[in-house]
Amino acid sequence: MSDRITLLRTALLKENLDGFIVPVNDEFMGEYVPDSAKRLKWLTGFTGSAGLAVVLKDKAAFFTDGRYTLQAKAEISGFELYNCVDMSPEQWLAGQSEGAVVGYDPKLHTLYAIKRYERSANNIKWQEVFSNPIDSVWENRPAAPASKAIIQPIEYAGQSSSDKRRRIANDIISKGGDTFILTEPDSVCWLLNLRGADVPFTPYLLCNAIIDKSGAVELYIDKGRISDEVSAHLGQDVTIRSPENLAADLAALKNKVVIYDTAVSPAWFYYEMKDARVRVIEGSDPCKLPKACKNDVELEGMRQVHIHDGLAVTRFLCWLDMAVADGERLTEISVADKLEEFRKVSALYLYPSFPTISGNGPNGAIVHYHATKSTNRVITENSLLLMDSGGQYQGGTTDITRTVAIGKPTHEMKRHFTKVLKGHIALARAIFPEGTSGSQLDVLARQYLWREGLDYDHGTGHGVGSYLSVHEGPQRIGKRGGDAALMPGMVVSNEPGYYRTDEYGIRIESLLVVKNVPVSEDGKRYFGFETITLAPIDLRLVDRTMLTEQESSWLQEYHQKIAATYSTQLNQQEKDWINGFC
Ligand SMILES: [Mn+2]
Repeated sequence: MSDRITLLRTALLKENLDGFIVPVNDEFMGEYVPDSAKRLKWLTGFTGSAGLAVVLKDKAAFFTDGRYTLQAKAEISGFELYNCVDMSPEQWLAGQSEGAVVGYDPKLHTLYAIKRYERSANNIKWQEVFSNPIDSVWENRPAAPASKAIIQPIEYAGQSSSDKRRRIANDIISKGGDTFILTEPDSVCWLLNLRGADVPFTPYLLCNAIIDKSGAVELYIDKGRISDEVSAHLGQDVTIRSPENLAADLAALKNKVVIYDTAVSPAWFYYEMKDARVRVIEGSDPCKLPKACKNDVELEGMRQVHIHDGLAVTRFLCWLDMAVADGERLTEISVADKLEEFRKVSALYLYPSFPTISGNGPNGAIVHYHATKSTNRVITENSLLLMDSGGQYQGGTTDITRTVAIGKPTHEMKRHFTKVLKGHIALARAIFPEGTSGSQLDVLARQYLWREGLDYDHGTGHGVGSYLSVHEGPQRIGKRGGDAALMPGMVVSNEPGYYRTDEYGIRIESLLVVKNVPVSEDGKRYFGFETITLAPIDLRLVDRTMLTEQESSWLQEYHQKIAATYSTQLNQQEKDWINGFC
């Protein structure tokens, strides 16, 4: 890759830049980046999902987090490598030559991030660069994705786009604005009841939109991607504009008050508006909350796809037990493929909602493990297998983790699993007043582990989209970042875990729907959860003596519900197997 660093340096020289920063994300800031925008991979060869490179005249550095430091070492040469916890890019830059001019592409960084760079490395002269120098030297760059827009019909969306637009328009007015700039593709797709296939795993279109307080929308996408049918669906209040018009259209907002989200939107939008003297006020994306609070139709869709998805996982788990008993040779990849085979039996299943995590033994302890040909383990006796997977269905999105004993579990494995399970049940059974946030409930899932001086280094729950991104906000259950109040209709995961480095990993994940519960004596509204994921929890890993009566009956009722739901769909062997859980 060193010739590519040289190519970039030559391009920087022409722009009078001493350096340039290259983040992993594209201008849509989503979880998955299309090949056409994998600039960091082009420059460094790094294939992970978190990283940032800084190229200066005489040196170059690469920053990632603990998940990827080993991978970065294996994939990258010619860069100093850092774990960003020990050394952030801005800290590193602050130690470089005084007054160096370092460029950045404002489409790839939020205004919030730029301000942080400027504060932390104030000896650097930060320079926005409107045409990315990598693009000018990237030969054989793949074409940008251009999937056709697909309608998400009202049978699944539950609310028409025009109703959604009216609601968002009212929200803009109540915030004292005229216009909001929608920079996040899942918000645009939710608002317009559209989906697409621009990136793997998340069924959206990479596009931006501008919504006016009248409810009119300008959608920035190539016209060729919009069929006549989609055009009719969008109606006359939605105008299709070429992405090339976006800068001019932003400048044309100069008599309007524009609401803009500095924390999630690329700085580029702000700079374009600032140059044209547009009045910009700060505010968060008004689509986020209504998108998170699913309507009754979306919730029914979620329940239905979880019945399909849970059947696949249940049948897979039964198959796995039989295969292990028969002494079949299984690997992390072969069981992940088998699980997908079971999902494909459902005509409603489309594709995975994220890359399956299938981790056996010590690999299960690596939280974001992804089995490759070189790491693929043969599944061994007397170990744990952790499988985290999910599916996209037109009616909803799933995400489930089950941890299974292969052979005989140790006493320690059972003790740790039961601690995680107790936390999972405590969260699933929680009842809380209106206004309670995910961070306030997080301790419920961790309390039994904490009591033993144990913990897990990830959040307890994230929001899940309705045939959209498997990770969405604003709700979250975790020590940090879970400030949004949980509201009825929100879908959130319940996924405590425990990880013993070099030995095994445990995680139990089901999805929950926030619902009203009729317990109020004080006149306030109280909420609780409905667990919609249906797949058995491995009882061979449960130490019954550690469970209270209530926890035992929760577990029994959960398994009875699964057995009853699938009573007509399972074959006799599967039925006998699931009845063993009741
Ligand atoms: Mn999850």
